[in-house]
Amino acid sequence: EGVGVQEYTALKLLVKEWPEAIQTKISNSLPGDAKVYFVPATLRPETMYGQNCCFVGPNLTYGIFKAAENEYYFLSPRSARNMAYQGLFPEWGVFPQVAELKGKDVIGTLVNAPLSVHKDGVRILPMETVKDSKGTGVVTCVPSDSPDDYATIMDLTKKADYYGIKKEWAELEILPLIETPSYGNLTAKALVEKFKINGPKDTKLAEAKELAYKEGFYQGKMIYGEFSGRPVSEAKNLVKQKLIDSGDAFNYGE
Ligand code: A2H
Repeated sequence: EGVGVQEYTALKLLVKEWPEAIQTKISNSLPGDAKVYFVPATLRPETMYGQNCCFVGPNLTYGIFKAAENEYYFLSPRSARNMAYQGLFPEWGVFPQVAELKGKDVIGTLVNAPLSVHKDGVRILPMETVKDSKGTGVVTCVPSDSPDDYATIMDLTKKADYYGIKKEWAELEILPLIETPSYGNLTAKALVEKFKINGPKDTKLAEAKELAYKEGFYQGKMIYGEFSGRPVSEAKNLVKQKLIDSGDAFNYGE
């Protein structure tokens, strides 16, 4: 990693329903009316309209941390610690943990994803390539514009039984939201197909990711949402500010 600071947008995805198997553990650890949020870190806030699920690493360890009166965050302990030194918890350097869970425990949780077209909510799904050492260990899925996300969604759909998920959780519509001159309106799909990427661990994903990011940011134009028609390079900060103003996101750096 370089010396620069990575500026993430941390998004708040409110839990609507926990999986049956952990409901007792949750109600024993948290007040009945507690609001719990999954907190993915993203570099592409302008794509949040297209969220169709949210990923955790099935084998990673997560915590639920108390961030405010009645407000709790589901994220990696490492990121909770960082946040505590960025003034994101009430007391400097303190990140009170109320529960510990594995990613696999929360698969199937239904959450509300701010700005997403999928208004009934999206599911928490497994992504084996999520790194513990970056962001919050939670990754919101935008398969139209992230090759990693697209490759993972395709794999989950093909092997739903193997992953222990319902196929329909991975099959929500992929919304076209950015148009690029080279790859049309589903940049990630176009690149995954062009490079014949055959799964989420394919090494060609690195190059596809690089191209998707450059093309999207420098040549992309929004074709969905209130900033439709604007270049992505302008929309990025506008959408980010909108999410922060509505209380649905905050800045997180590392
Ligand atoms: B991005 P950087 Cl549409 N493990 O958000 C693996 N990937 C992670 C992660 C982790 N612990 N934490 C964050 N990420 C992903 C949207 C997106 C992203 C789009 C297109 C490209 C893209 C929707 N997913 O990232 O290594 C998150 O996915 C391309 C790099 O810190 C986050 O932004 O530069 C990005 O990687 C952060 O990667």
